[in-house]
Formats: sequence, C-alpha cells, structure tokens
Amino acid sequence: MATDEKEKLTPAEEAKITGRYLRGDIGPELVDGNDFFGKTSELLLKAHGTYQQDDRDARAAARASGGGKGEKAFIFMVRTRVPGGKLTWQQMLAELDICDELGNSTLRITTRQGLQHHGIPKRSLKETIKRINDTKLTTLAACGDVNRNVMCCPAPHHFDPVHEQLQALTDALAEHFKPKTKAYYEIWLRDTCTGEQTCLQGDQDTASTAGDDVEPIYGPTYLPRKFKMAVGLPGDNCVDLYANDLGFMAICENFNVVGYNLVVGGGFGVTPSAKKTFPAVAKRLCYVTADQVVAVAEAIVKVQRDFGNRADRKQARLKYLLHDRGLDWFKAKVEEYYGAPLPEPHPEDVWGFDDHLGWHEQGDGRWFYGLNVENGRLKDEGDFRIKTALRVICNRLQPSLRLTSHQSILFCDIAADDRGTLEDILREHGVKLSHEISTVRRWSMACVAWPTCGLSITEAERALPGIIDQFERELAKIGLHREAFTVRMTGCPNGCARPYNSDIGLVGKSAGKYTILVGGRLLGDRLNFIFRDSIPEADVVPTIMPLFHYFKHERSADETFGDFCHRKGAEDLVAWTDQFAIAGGTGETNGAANGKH
Ligand code: SRM
Ligand code: SF4
Repeated sequence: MATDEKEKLTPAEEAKITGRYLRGDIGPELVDGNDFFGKTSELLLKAHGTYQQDDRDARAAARASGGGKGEKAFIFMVRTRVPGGKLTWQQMLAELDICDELGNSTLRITTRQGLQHHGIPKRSLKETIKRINDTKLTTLAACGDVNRNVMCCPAPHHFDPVHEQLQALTDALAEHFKPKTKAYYEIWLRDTCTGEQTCLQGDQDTASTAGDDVEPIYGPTYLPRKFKMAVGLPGDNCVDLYANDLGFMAICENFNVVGYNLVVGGGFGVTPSAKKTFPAVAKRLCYVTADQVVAVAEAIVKVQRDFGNRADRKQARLKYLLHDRGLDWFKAKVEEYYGAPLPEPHPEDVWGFDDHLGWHEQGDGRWFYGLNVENGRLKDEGDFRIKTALRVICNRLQPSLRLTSHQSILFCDIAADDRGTLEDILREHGVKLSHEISTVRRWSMACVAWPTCGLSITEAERALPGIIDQFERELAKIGLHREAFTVRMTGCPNGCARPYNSDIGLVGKSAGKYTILVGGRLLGDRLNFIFRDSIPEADVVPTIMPLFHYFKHERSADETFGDFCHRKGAEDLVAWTDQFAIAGGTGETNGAANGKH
C-alpha cells in the first residue's frame, strides 16, 4: 500500500494493524485499576463483544445539579452471540444470574437474536465474559469488524428437515467465520491474564503468542467493517434477509433445502452529516447449491475484505462496495475468488413472514409458545415480572429456547399437558399472553437508545410503549386495530431496529424529534420513504393517523398499510394529509389532494 493511502487509515484500522490479532493493551489495561479502557482498547474490545459506555441519564443529572459537564461513570455493554437465537434453559438462567449479580438487573433480547447485558462495571467484565463462555456461549465476534451473530428462522418445526438444515448452516457459518485468534482465550478465559503467554483453548493449555495466530479468512486486519449474515425462507422471511450484508434464502424441493439464493449488500446505517451514506436492501446475487454455500460465502467475505473501503468507516460496508463497483463487477470477483461461475438466482423470492408468536405444534408431538417481549427487555418492574417468570419457566418446564429477530422468545419442546402451566406462570407474573397483546404492539420494536447507547440522539425503547398506547386507542376508534404492520423506532439514524424497511419507521432526528418514514412492508424487501421530518414525540401518532383514515377509505382489497403508502407515494400522502387537516380531520377531502376533481 502506498504511504499516502496508509496515512488515510482510520483509528479503527490502525488499532487492528497494531493490535496483534485483537490483543492490543486490553490485557494490561484490564488490571490497571482504572474504571475505563484507553481509546485503542475501546476499539479492539468490540470484537470481544463489549462496548465501553456510560449512563447518560446519570451524566445529564450530574450536569443539571451543577456537576460541570458531568463526569462519566463508565459501564460496559456485553453482547452474547447466539446463532439462530438457539439456547438452552441452563444458558438462559446463567445469563439472568449474570444480569442480576453483575449488571443492571435487566437482560435484553436484541434485534439479531442475541442477548445484551448493560451496566457491567469494568471490574466485573472478565467474570461476565468468562461466565458466559462457561455455558458454551460466547461474546467473541458479537460486535467488531468481523462476521456478527448469524440469524436464522427460529421456528422449531420438525414436520420436515428444513428448519434443522437451516440451523445447521447457521451453526456452520458461525463457526467458519469465528475469529481464530487466541487473544480472546488469553484475556478472558484464563485465570490470570498476562496478555501474551499461555492460554487455554478448548481443554488444552497451548503456548501462544500473537506470532502463532493465523486468521485464514480475515487476515491480520480483519474486515473493513461489521458483516452480517442471515438464513431464512422465502415463505418466512422473519430474519429480514434483505437487511443483511449476506442473506441465504433457502430454496426447497420435496421438503429439503437444495440450495440458496444469495442476496448481498443490505445495511441500514446512515450518517446524516456524511452525504454519501444511505440505507440499502440487499441485491439478488446468485443461486448456490447446499454443498457450495459456505465456500461461496467465504469468497464473498474475502472480496469485501480485500476491496472494502478502509479509509472511511462511513463508506466501509459491503453496500458501498456494490454501489461503487456495481453488482456485475462484484459477482465476477466472487466467481474469481470461488473459482467457478455462479448461476443467476432461482426465480423464487420472499413472499411470507411469521413472528411465531402463540402456540404451535412442532411436528414431533411437542409444542412451542412464542411470547412477545416488549422491545426485548427482560426485567421485573412492579407487577410486571417477566424476568422472574422466565426463571420459573426455565426451572419448572426446562424448555429449549429460541430468540427471534423481533426481540421475542420461543419456549420450545413443551409437552401438551404443560401448556396450561406455562400460561399460568406468565399470568401469575403479570405478563400478557401473546393473544392479549394488540396487533400494533406485537409488530413493533425499538432499539436501546438512551441511556446507554453512546450514539443515541433521543429516546426509542423508553418512548415506543407510550406511542403504541396512543396507536392502540386511535386505531380502535377507526376499526383498524387488527391490521398487521410494523412500527420500528430508533434513537438515531443507524437503524438498529431496522426502521428503513418497515411499514412505519420512526428515526431519531434531534432531541425528542423523529423522522417518520412509511411504505416499507413486513416482507422486508423494500425501503420506505420519508413522510414527515422533525416531528415531536407527542405529535408522532397525530401526524400518522390521517394516513390510516386515507388507507381506510382508499385501500384496495387485501392491500396492507405499507403497500398502500408505497402505491400512493410521498407527494400524494403529504398532499392528502394536508387537506385532511384543513377539512378538520373528517376524511372528506373531495379527492382534492389527488387532483381528482
Ligand atoms: Fe446496532 C451501533 C445496538 C442491531 C446498525 N448498535 C450500535 C451500538 C453498539 C452503539 C455504538 O456503536 O456505540 C448500539 C449499542 C446500544 C446499547 O446501549 O446496547 C447498538 N444494534 C444494537 C442492538 C442491541 C439494538 C437492539 O435494540 O437490539 C442490536 C444488536 C444486534 C446483535 O445482537 O448483534 C443492533 N445495528 C443493529 C441492526 C439490525 C440488524 O443488524 O439486523 C443494524 C442495521 C443493519 C446494519 O447493520 O446496517 C444496526 N448499529 C448499527 C450501526 C450502523 C452501521 C452502519 O453501517 O453504518 C451502528 C453504528 C456503527 O456501527 O458505527 C450501530
Ligand atoms: Fe443506538 Fe442509534 Fe443503534 Fe439506537 S439506532 S441503538 S440509538 S446506534
């Protein structure tokens, strides 16, 4: 690389170059007595599954009470990678113990089927990560410039082998793309960490220095940016295939997966100040047979490794490489790396979506129950004690568990006779059953945002429940309370709750204000568009409701809300709702807004 190019590298790239396979000074800094890590370690720590944060509420309170700028009291977020959201009841109990003993007493199901702890102090970081690994889960590669948690349709159907085949691919991908550095084992899993000598890997003590490490896929500088994969079905795109860098859409024949359509370059992060950033749904690349799929995925990751932008992190995701070089160039490169031509995608595309809530027969005589967890937060608060309910269910019924990409939980392998017990436990702890939850709440999700997310501009998780309360009331008034549409809210434009392909996206714009987007859909294969900008939180529902009046009057048969908005387009929707306001909210606009008179 030429020197002038080298000078342009970002701090994250420099940290990887000098980091000796993700070591840097994490080991020594872990025991330096401070409650924080230095900047370079902070960057490297992400690949180990943890973020240095602070409680922004506490900082604001300190400022308000005259504490100057408010000193940061550092805490850590720790993310567990759970391929396909599949975990045992023992693993869940261990995670709940950790959040109660070391964190802020809540556990969060993420939008990618993972789990997150918040509020872990630095002194408890090693214990947290070690205890997670003791249960055979890991935080390695839950964050960072590597392949992240691989999502998979979590439905435990046993009517045919398809779902097991999907999970098998998910596990294979998670393992294949897991970083091979021994740094993680040295720093977190050994009893004492000296940063660089012997380490415990598996059951063996092995002599290890950075010199021994090899990353056969990533190389020493890993990827230019995070990379995300998901495995799903055309008839059940519950994992939002098109929002991933690489989506595997299973093609089935005779109830068997025979191959996959690969879709590439999905990604939702936007930085308003960086003009060239945009959300993108993935593009259809090729069809691969089931036995080719891991090797082709490796070729795709390596093309991004070698050609992705390492000089500008805002342009470093795969979507920008595709945008800059084009799909044809990308496909040719992947074929070159793979060593053979790749056929066009199979004609099948996404056509269905299931959130898997409620009771379902598994096909093996047992049942699973999908429970909605509002915004994924497992906590006890007053009479609502979902965290304790989860403990009781795990101890008494010992189910296997699946997390969904809509932040919900599936209790699996339940005997028919135990179904009543499970419902009773939930009710006794003040938890509503899935059929008691309104449709709008069921299909909603929000990202974490305040107070822990350092990038949040405004509230999301704490604001959405109130917005959904209002929607429930207003939709019931006009008889649309049974309509299924997604409402997804984020505290900034980074898109962690995937707001840009939803029917209604609410994206934090400034303190207390949101951009409202409409026109996406449950299938997740289409971006929405801006309907109104900078709307105060209190005005969000009143601003959107006229659209539902319009929808009610002019939808075509079986048209969904998202499809209706998409058909009408931004200009028409804005004009009609302006007229609606002038007409006093009667819905009698005489079609003026549509130029119909
Ligand atoms: Fe995310 C950064 C939380 C899914 C796009 N995301 C963050 C950080 C780590 C903030 C930071 O960098 O300091 C957030 C931690 C907040 C906290 O306090 O916990 C954060 N992201 C989350 C989670 C926990 C949201 C949730 O409510 O569940 C999700 C964790 C998933 C997991 O288990 O791995 C989460 N993030 C997503 C998704 C959705 C998805 O992947 O399906 C996206 C959009 C898809 C995508 O990747 O483009 C997403 N997160 C981002 C971005 C924008 C990336 C970009 O390309 O520009 C950032 C910022 C960044 O990376 O610089 C970000
Ligand atoms: Fe934080 Fe923004 Fe992601 Fe929400 S969307 S968790 S505010 S980075």
